[in-house]
Amino acid sequence: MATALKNLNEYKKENFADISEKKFGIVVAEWHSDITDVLSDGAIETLLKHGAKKENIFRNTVPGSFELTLGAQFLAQQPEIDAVICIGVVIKGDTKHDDYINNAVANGLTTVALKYNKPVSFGLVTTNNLEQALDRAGGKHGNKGVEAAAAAISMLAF
Ligand code: DLZ
Repeated sequence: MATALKNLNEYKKENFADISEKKFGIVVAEWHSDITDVLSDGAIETLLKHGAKKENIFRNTVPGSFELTLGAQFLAQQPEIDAVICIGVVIKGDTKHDDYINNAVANGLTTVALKYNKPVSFGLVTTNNLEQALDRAGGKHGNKGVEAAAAAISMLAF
């Protein structure tokens, strides 16, 4: 879990909620799991650093990013969950699968957030190639899992 905290200081602390009693659901896609694990570690590390308790973080996996929406809904519908963080990596290929998945996830997660009135973070890394994805998972562009967790914390203070 060492990789992730690069970008954390970019977020203003006053925008953060007291999350010591908050419960977080994390949904992680298993496609490109070597990368999604790093993103997920970044998210968890961020929550812990900001005061969340380990026992209040519930990490679940789904097969691919397309399933993030339903995974998010399963968690968001539980009254005790305060926020959901979704993690996935979709890399462009020979077909337009990435467009379909990315749009479905963006729309789906928005719907879940609005339906349950809870923060649902979009920690989906959508890139043209593997290198760009690695750059965003503890590489030169930080860790998008950290940012997704920070967004959830920030929205809990709204
Ligand atoms: C099918 C598919 C493809 C081609 N690419 C990715 C990807 O880059 N990242 C990802 O998370 N999932 C991918 N998937 C799987 C779909 O998200 C989904 O799991 C399957 O279509 C089954 O519904």
